Amino acid sequence: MDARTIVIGDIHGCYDELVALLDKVQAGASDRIIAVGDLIVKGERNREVLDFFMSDARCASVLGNHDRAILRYWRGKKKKLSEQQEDCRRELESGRERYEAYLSSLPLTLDLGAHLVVHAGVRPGVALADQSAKDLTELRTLEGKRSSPKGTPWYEVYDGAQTILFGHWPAPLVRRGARALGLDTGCVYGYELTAYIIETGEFVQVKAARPYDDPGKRLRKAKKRLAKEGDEAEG
Ligand SMILES: [Mn+2]
Repeated sequence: MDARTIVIGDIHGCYDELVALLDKVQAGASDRIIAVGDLIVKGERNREVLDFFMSDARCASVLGNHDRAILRYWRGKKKKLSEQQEDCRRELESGRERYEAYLSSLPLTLDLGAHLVVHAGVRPGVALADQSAKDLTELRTLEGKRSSPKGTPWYEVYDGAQTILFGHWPAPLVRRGARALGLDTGCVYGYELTAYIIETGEFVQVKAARPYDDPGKRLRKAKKRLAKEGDEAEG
């Protein structure tokens, strides 16, 4: 079999599903295994995912917003982690030195020629060299707050020369733009882990063993907190 480039959506510590997916695509010795970032946080086997990516020469990844948060915390550049990031940091703490070195080594973009891998997105009309780390790791929509799901998705506007392979914005189906494919199909929320094979254009998916996180619960919690803050501000 010819060497393939297997690009995988957000793994978020879902090591069992990663192993099942690589088994399903029959990843061989000459294949490349490339992740769109957010290797860790929210799932349960963050160490195993990092250990695999660190030890297997076929693997590469870009930096995701959660990977970046933990890295910045370790470097003293971020004061507070989310509850889930803090759980993950604790899981990684005994191997911090090697995990920090690995996360430090991850680029924000990976140039595959006709394709470009980034975690979240690129701002249309801005040269790649001028894209901010925050856009590359957090961008969803073009109006207002970059991480907001409300507004025009960046990939509906982007029409650059390279096809962007990204994650970050989970959806039940692969997100598609004219020049972009969003591969985060919400494995950690109980949906699928998706691989896209560049050379053949195939999508291969495995179903999550179970949901490891509930986005609804977090949303409800955040709304409650905002409502409370609003009350306090008014009162
Ligand atoms: Mn993300």
